[in-house]
Amino acid sequence: MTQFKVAIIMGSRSDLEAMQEASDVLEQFGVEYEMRALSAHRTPATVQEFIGGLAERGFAAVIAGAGGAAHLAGVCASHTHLPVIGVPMRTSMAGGLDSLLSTVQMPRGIPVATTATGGSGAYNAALLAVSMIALSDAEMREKYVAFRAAQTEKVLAQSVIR
Ligand code: RP5
Repeated sequence: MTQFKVAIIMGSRSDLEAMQEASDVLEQFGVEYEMRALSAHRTPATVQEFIGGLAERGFAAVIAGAGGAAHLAGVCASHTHLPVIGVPMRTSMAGGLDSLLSTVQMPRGIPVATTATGGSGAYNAALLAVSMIALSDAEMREKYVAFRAAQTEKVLAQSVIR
């Protein structure tokens, strides 16, 4: 078990199904996490309090998922120096194009690393967090490198279609 923890935050409980893809990955890698449904618009003070306290509590990264006017990841980034990975939720507008643009178009100086939309994005967000932890945790590096090698092998094993 690594000493580094990851925070997963989402704008609404309606984002949980997609964001669980991130928590599943963190569990697979033995990364401790805390998960909250808090909104940049509906509960701004609590977002600030939760995110602002993460660094001193030993967290390594924040994964923030939101949809529509998806300001959550950016607001999180404004309250911490920790890396923030934004996951745009899918919506009825072009599959989540509104969420994607709201998350990715950050002003210079406050970065958010933005993934693909929906569950795949949440999955990759957790892998990114794992690779960040792996920079200073040799055991995590071994697990992540092994994961990547196993994935390659699996794809190659199914590569011949005809
Ligand atoms: C966003 O609005 C949330 O992240 C969610 O994706 C979307 C809809 O939220 P609900 O109205 O379902 O709570 O803030």
